[in-house]
Amino acid sequence: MDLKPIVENFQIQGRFIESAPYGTGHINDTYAAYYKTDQGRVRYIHQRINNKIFRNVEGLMDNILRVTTHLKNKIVANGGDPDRETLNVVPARDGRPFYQTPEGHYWRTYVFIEGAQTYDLVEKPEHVENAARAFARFHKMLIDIPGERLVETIPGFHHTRKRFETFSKSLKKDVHNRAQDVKPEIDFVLSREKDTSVLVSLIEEGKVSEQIGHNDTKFNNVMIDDQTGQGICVIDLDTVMPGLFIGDFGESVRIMACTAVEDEQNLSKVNLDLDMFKRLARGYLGIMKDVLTPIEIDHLVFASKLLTFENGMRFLTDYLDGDVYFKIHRPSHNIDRCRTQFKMVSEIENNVKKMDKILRAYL
Ligand code: ADP
Ligand code: GN1
Ligand code: MG
Repeated sequence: MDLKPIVENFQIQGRFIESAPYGTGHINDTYAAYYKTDQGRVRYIHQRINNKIFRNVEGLMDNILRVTTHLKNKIVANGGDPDRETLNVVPARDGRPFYQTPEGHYWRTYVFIEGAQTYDLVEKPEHVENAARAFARFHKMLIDIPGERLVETIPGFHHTRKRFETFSKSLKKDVHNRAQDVKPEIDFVLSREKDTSVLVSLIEEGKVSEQIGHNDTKFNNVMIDDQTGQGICVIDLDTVMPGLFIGDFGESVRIMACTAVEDEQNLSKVNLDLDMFKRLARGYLGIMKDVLTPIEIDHLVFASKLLTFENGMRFLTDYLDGDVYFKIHRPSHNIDRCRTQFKMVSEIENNVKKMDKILRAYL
């Protein structure tokens, strides 16, 4: 795709040289582009925001500006580097944080964080602890963000009960007649229906209060510094909105404590790695243990299971719907992803006591 007509609408000093698709995200289209400047070649990230999924792009970008501005103030106060430790939005020529094409597509630009990378699979165990620390710092820094409640960029995003209802509707419709091929996965969901209400009930009953979550705390949403191995920057801020700290913790477990990639087809390779879980717990709780309440701590392992389950159920729902939500690169992609998640759910279910014991050592 020719990005030139798009990128010239952003306030970038330099001449566009080339661009290429970048990353492995399931929702937006990400490109890295090189520019020639007086200081040499400089890179930027350009993203086309999926506005079928994010219906309120103005609200979403407003969230991101509020969040990154707040983070920047904290990072500077802590003596950090605000150009590398948070995303920096490059405004469009009209001053807005995005550019809308005549066809109605939304694009945004970020300063490229050099000397760091994201990983889909853990390569070095110490990265897990460092990534968990990055998410914990992110949580802590956002506790006192001023102003109104952040916009819910996807309403009910982690309302697992509603996700179950959506699944049930898709199953009933079964538009592509696929249900017959995935009976074990369907039964897996149906037999765990009651789990879907647990965290939402805690909020509804006032036992746990709403916080600001990242809501998509995958390992590949933290940039790991090439030199130090530290998690220097939390990225992918589209879903930063009201959520739960323990939900984010759980969402991290499903990827960071798993021995295989999310779409691994050989399920014998997909296992829970308790050493990685330990590192994750140590990293996260080292920073957040005094912020979490006893009831939240009691639900950390449950949240790990639930968020893993929720992802599996969402992949299954999308498979039944005919692959309309997540990007797929092969026909079985969504069901492959669903199976890895359910394998992890079973592994977590078999290790609840051990996991709970591990994390309590860091309180
Ligand atoms: P998605 O929502 O599709 O997952 P992300 O915002 O996570 O998109 O971006 C996709 C990938 O692009 C990331 O995993 C990361 O490797 C890279 N990336 C995103 N933002 C930056 C940035 N500011 N600097 C360098 N790389 C980035
Ligand atoms: C999507 O955009 P990406 O790939 O980081 C999804 C997450 C899922 C994840 C599964 C907005 O995240 O909720 O957990 O795929 N994002 C959205 O890998 O639905
Ligand atoms: Mg991402």
